[in-house]
Amino acid sequence: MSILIRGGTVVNAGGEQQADVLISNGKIVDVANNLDAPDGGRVIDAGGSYVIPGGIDPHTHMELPFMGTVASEDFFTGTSAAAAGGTTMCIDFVIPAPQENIVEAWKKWRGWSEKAACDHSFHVAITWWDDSVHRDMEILTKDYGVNSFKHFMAYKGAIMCDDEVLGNSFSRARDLGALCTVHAENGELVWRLQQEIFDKGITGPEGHPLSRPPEVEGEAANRAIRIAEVLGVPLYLVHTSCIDALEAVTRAKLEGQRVFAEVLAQHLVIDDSVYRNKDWRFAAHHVMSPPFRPKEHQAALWRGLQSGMLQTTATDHCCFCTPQKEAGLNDFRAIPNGTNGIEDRMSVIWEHGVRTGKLTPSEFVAVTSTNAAKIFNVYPQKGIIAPGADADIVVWDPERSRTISAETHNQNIDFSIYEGMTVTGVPAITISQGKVVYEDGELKTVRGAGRYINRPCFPSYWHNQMLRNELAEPTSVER
Ligand code: URQ
Ligand code: ZN
Ligand code: ZN
Repeated sequence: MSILIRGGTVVNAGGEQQADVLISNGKIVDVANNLDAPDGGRVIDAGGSYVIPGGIDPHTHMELPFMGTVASEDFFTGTSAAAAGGTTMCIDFVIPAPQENIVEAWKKWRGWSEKAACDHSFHVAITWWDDSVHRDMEILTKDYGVNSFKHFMAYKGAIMCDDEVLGNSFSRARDLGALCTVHAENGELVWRLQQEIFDKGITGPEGHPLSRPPEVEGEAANRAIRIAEVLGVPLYLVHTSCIDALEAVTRAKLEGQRVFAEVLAQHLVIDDSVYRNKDWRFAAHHVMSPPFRPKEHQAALWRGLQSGMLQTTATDHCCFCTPQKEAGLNDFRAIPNGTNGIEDRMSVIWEHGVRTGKLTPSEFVAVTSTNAAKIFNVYPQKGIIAPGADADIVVWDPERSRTISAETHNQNIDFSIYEGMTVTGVPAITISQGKVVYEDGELKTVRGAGRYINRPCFPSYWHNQMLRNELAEPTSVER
């Protein structure tokens, strides 16, 4: 079935143009003016709207088993909610338990993601180490389309990596041509602060941010960056939430190190006052890591996005309904960490970024789609409106508004961190693989229609040559 999107303003990261877009067999076939309507195909009038690449959310956790429960959003409901918000691809995480074979873990997650409505891919977390992990990382890169390996520096006693595992995995990823990503919080310090705070009698959600101050993130961010620098591997920091971490990223980038960094939409617009709300349920639903920060960090994060020190926006969509959050009623350490957001990211960034003049529409496309496609090596299949690209497209109405609410959202959670926020700039139509999956408020997703997207490893020039040059040509020893 072919579709002609007529009369819109096509916006790519590289610029805007008035043009029609012709789609056929799941691909974009032409972008030009005055295109003829296809025989028997549909014509969409995009006059007054932007035509943008489908959003890519590089950080989600559908049906994640975590902290004694399982995230309430599954791959079908989550990718459907994504489509309702203009996101047509997510990169989720295979998180093997320590000692779990990482290829078997990938197969388990792939079984869960068979139900996805939109395209998706997996980062694979390295949560332990032995020769089998060393072996299987290569199998994942060569046979399973994995080019990014995640490392949790937090969550001591569960999935936390120590420096030895970081060193083993970073080196292996480098040699395979893969990218390393990190959740940068010093898990030892978090654990210690959690005990101290709880022992002082602070058991409510207000204890959560106290146990994870910006310094704890800044230390881990810098440590991961330095380890990556010495070992010569590209690094991607997920959910950069504070000035301390942003400064570490900025220093490294200004020194020419290949470091990428992500910011969550929620960290740009929500501050730590949420934890002082008297409603336990409200505060607990904002328990995520890293936590929401004091307001001054938001201004710095926006500058990081505007300056290019932060390249992508994500959601870390990891939903737990109220009864699940209540596992931590008497102990903030037991509140499952995570929030919603996959349906709201694009409109939140448009409302608070484009409509305030911080970002142009092209910069919006870059930080919600194109940069993630490039960093994770699916560009130009994804992240651009151009012939040959997948027909993942959003007709974006910059004047239409909606008020975000758990009462009306498509996310499978009984709370929204954006409850009551009115945003102007929403998808009118979302197209995934050339098919309309969302139109004027109505979901049209099909269970299982989403594909797993293979992501090839990177050419060697992606990997800083510092260490490899020295290893390859040992400095001559004066005789
Ligand atoms: O740490 C993460 O990214 C996962 C476990 C989601 N939860 C969170 O609080 N960010
Ligand atoms: Zn994380
Ligand atoms: Zn996460």
